[in-house]
Amino acid sequence: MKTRIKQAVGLALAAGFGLAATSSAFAAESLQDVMKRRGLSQQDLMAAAKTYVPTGKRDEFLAFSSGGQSGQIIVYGIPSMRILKYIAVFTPEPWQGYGFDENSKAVLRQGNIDGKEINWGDTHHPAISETQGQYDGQFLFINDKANPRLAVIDLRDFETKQIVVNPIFKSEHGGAFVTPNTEYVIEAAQYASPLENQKFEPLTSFNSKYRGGVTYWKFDRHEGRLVPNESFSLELPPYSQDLSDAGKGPSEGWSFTNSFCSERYVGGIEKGRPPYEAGCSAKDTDYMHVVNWKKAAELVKAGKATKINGHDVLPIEVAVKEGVLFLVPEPKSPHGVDVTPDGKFITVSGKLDTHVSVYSFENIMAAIKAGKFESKDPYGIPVIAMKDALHTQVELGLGPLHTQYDAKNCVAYTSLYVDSQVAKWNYCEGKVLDKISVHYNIGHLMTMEGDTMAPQGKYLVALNKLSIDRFNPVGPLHPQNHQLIDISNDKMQLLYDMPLPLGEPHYVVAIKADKLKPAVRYKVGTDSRTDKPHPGAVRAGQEKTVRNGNKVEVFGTLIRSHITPETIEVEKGDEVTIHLTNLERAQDETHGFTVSTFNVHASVEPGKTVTVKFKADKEGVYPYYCTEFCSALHLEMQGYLLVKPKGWKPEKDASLAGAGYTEEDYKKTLKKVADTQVVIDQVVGYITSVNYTDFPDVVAMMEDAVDQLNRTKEAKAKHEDAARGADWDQANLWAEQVWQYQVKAADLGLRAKTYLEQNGAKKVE
Ligand code: RUQ
Ligand code: CUA
Repeated sequence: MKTRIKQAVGLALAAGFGLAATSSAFAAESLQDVMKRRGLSQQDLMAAAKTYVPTGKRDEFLAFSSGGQSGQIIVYGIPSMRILKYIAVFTPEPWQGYGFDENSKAVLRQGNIDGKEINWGDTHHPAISETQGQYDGQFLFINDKANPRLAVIDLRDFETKQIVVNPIFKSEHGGAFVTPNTEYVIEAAQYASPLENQKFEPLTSFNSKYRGGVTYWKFDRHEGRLVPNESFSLELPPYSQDLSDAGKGPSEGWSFTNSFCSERYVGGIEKGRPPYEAGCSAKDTDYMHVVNWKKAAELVKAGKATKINGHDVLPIEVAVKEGVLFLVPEPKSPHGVDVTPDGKFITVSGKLDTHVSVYSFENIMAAIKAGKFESKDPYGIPVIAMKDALHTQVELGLGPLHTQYDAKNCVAYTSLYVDSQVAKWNYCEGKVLDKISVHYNIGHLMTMEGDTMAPQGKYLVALNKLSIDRFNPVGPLHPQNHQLIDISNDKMQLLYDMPLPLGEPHYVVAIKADKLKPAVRYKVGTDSRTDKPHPGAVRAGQEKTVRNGNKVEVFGTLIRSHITPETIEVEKGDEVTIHLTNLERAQDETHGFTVSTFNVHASVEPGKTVTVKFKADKEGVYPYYCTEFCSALHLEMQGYLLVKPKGWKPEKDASLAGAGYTEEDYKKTLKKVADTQVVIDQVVGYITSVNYTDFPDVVAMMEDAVDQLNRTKEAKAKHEDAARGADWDQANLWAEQVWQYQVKAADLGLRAKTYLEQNGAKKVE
């Protein structure tokens, strides 16, 4: 062991010297030389200095990006723009075993609609849970536009825990948006349809039978789950509801939902009518829906809702009569609706209008109080005149879409889709401050915590729909382009282009990284998808295989570098269930598990228990193995599933072939074991000489190491026993097993030692 370490150090040093000797020309290269060689300008260098995160250092912000048609979430760091993780949400994802093990499948299948399996999603808007209008870093929500669903991700382990299907919509877009204390998650419909499930209505009854709506999903923070039977919806006219936002501060308790196509046009080019695009943008204005959700929730509690598909829906008439629903006209085909950090204003941008319209919540309330309405819409909803609700309108450019806010007072940023620009402007004074070009056709944009009550400023990310000529060509389907922009100064500066090759990321939210407190391991035996003890979990030494009729259930464990059991024998036609517990406590010691040709895969992080299940419907020999390169003996982390023909019996009592080891081999192994013990003792001596108990990570590693060493006792008894009987095969192999346990313990010990040295451990007396 010791010599191996020394050899490794020697090699590294030699390599280092070699490099120094042959590359002295490079060593002398100056910054100017590099700039010249790579064609970099001062500006480039500045951008590099602002974004480069040196090895071992971490990003200041973490961004959660919708993964668009991939149905996933992408996590990356800002300012480095390094991708850290894809979180599987609506789509099977093999790395995480998502959809390939039983526990994650249970979550994915919550998203079935009327019994139909749905294996993808069109994710649009992620939202981080909030406390008093600020990100608290506990949960993440995201919507699926195509199949109206919402998902809950727990930010302790970045895993999807729940999917809920909207009970009355057939598509949605205006989700996920949280209320300031995450009491509710807002999800607004998009394309109107009959609210009753599986109900056919012809398009000719669009105005009378088709409806939109907005759903308020109750969130139970303690359980970390949405509560369907405490959630409710508001019935809305068939106006293609769009984005939404929750009021905050003075506007807390209210929510705002845009719409487009309030013309209620239903196309029909096949019948000679003008197409959707023409009919849906004929009027000069659409409607912003203004909803008092707090009062609506009380009305539902008081029994004023109607049940549709078993779900509480507050009818339009009730909402109007009780004064919880109002409309305000907004310019042509609006898209984004974004409440300012102080909660006083609501910024709306219409794709076909060059202005942003800033509405004043105070003005809206004054009109409601005075009963001052300009009209009623065809469904009897009072309409507040635009001029009575407006604070100001600012001309920004072509195709304004979405707005985010700065840490600086009154400063906002709006994306200009047609102009391919970001406009920086002041919403209090109504004037433009700066503009920057992006490449190309920006959709959403995002500033750090820029949709909360306390935006952090610093950076803005432009989420561009097209990347055209920005990257090396990879065929007709291009990646998207997320462009990082420095907003800490008066003038915006473009810093970095990041290609995102996983669907169209519509919206992103970014949180200060230090607000997140992710775990590094699970309590041993946890089902991570329910957060509860997994019924299939076992401790080391309790592994077993249980047969019940044609059902075979394996309770196994994983620890470097061993899968218990090593063989699973079943008969053709058996239903096989394998529960696997990762016994490791060491950080990042994930094991994977798969069985050849049965389409199962599990990612088993430290402490987790996962189940895979399949029908052994073909006889044969199927290796199973660990799919994560977890240790030097990872390749040996293997076993066999033997699927025998029905009623198969071995011909005679065949035993396994011997390897032919000698006494000499056995003695050599014993010497190796003794040498390794010396290294272990030294490492342990160091660790116990310092205050290692102050470091929870080290304590966990030591527990693992002690576990390993405890296992040597049994193996030692076995090799000594075999040696007494001169069975050198058995003696040598069991002695080798002792060494295996030692190597794992030593590996952990060395890691612990390095950790302590790097983290300033102190000598104890
Ligand atoms: S979208 S480009 Cu939010 Cu789904 Cu606006
Ligand atoms: Cu465990 Cu490889």
